[in-house]
Amino acid sequence: MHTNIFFIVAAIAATTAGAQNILPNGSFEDGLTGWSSTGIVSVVDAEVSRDFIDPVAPDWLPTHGNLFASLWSTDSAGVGASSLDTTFEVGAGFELSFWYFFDFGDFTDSPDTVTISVIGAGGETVLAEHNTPAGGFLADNENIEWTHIEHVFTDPGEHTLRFNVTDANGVFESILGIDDVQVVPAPGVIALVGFGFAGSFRCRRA
Ligand SMILES: [Ca+2]
Ligand SMILES: [Ca+2]
Ligand SMILES: [Ca+2]
Repeated sequence: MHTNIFFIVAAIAATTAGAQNILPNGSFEDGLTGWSSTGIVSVVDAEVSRDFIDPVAPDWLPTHGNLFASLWSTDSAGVGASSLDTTFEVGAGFELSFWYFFDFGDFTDSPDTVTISVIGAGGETVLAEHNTPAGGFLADNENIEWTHIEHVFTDPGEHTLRFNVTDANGVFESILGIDDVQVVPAPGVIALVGFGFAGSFRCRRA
């Protein structure tokens, strides 16, 4: 009996964990709904790698679902930067996670730049950056493969998550890809609720 109740509680916790992302379109399966963008931002099912010298990487594909967001640093027609952001409310301990890749499509003398950050009342926290003094510089055409980023919010309240790619001189685009953006309550809180419920039930039955 106790074992059955425990599994029921575990199942409820698991169901909650699978549906708790507060961002309704973090995987970009509904296009750019819920996001604001500037520059050249689209939702795609694949991008051809920008590798002019060996090794040439295969096409970029989503990490979750069928689509991901793609930010171009330029279209070689005057646009020199693209950004994508969304704003949301978090409680203490909420966790942000996402996947990104950076396909540097230029040469070292033209370092197209990536900056990914969260901005709240307490200021800006940079989560990743490339081709900057702090983030380090890439070799000709070098790529940052799909990378998983996790961040725990320490200050509750409104935050903006911002992705930016800026071209060095307006030619030879680099691409910043993003997928599976999640903002969830801390998993430990859910686990404690589940165990607390199971424990209470056992006490009453005993
Ligand atoms: Ca997706
Ligand atoms: Ca490249
Ligand atoms: Ca460029």
